[in-house]
Amino acid sequence: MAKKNQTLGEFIIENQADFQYSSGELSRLINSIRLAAKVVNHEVNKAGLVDITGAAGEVNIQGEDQQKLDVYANDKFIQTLTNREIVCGIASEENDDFITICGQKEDHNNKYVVLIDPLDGSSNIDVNVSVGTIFSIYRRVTPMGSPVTIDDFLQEGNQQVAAGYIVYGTSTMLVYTTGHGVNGFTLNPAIGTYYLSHPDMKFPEDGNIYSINEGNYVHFPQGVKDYIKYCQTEEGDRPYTARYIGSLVSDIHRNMIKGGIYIYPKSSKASNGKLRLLYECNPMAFIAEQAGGKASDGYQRIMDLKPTELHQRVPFFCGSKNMVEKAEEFMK
Ligand code: AHM
Ligand code: MG
Repeated sequence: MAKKNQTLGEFIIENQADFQYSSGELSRLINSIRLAAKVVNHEVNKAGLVDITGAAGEVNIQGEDQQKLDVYANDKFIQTLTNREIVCGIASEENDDFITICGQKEDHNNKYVVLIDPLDGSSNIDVNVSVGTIFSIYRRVTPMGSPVTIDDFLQEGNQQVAAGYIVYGTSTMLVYTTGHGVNGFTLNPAIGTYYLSHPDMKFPEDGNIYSINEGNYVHFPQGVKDYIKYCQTEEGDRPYTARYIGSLVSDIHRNMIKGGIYIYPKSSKASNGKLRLLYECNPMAFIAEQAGGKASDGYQRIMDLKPTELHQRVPFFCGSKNMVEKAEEFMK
C-alpha cells in the first residue's frame, strides 16, 4: 500500500514481497539504479555551466577531463550495475554490443539483465530542456553459470520484470513498475532522498494532447496523416492540444499525468521510425500498460513483438488507451 511521503528506500523494502522471487536481488538492483540516477542528476544539473567548466573533450579548470553527458551517464549506470552481484549483462543504447558481467566470483551466477538508454533526448541538454534515463530489467533465459548470450537480451517486452525512467526536469523524478502498478518518486536534491510523490500513477483513459514531430508530416503514412487531421478537427473535445518536447521521457510523463498520445511513426525516410524497441519502447510500454494506458506499433502490442536485434527500431504509439485505439483505427 503506497503511502505519501514514504521514501523510495522504504517503499522498495515494503514492496519486496510483490516481486515474484523476493530474494532481495531485484530490490538491490532498483536501489543501484536509484544511486546512479542521483550521480547523473548532479552532473545533468550542472550542464549549463559547461562554458565555465569546459566542454566535452576539453580539460576543465580543475584539470579533469570533460565527458559528453551521455557518455558520462552510460559509464555511471554501467559502473553502478556492474559493482553489484545481481546483473549478468547490460545492453545500452550507447554501446554497439552487450556487456557480459561474470560477477565477483566469476561464476556467471547473477540473475538479471538490464537494458538501458542512459540519457535519452540528449540533444536537449544544450538548451536546458528535460532529458531522461530509461531502463528495462529481465531475468536471464540462458542457464546460470554460463556467460549471457544475445538470447537473454532479445526477449519480448512481456517478459520484463521491471522497467522505469528518470526524468531530469524541473524536479528529478524516478518512475517505475515491477508489474504492480506505477509509482513516481521525486528527488529532494537538498538531502538526496526520493519521496513517493505520485503513488499509483494512471494514464487517463482519454486525453486531449497529441505529441508527434509534425515537421515530418509529408513523410508520414496516410493513417498517421489522417489521425493528425482528426486531432485538429473541431468536434466534441477536439481540436486537441499539440505538445512535443522531443524528449521521450518528458513527453510520456506529461501525457501520463494529463492524458495524451505520443506517436513516433515510420516514415518514408525511416521505415521503422526512430525509437528503439529494447531501450525505449518496451520499458515505456510496460509502464504505460501498468498505468492503464496502451502501447502499439500502430497494429500490434509493442510488448508482444519478438526482437531480432539489439538496436532494432519500431514505430511507437503510446498513451491514453482510447487515443491509441483511435489512432490504430486510422492505421488500418
Ligand atoms: P535519442 O535516443 O538519440 O536521444 O533519440 C530519442 C529521442 C526521443 O527522446 C524523442 O522523442 C525523439 O528522439 C525525438 O526525435 P525527433 O527529433 O526526430 O522528433
Ligand atoms: Mg534514446
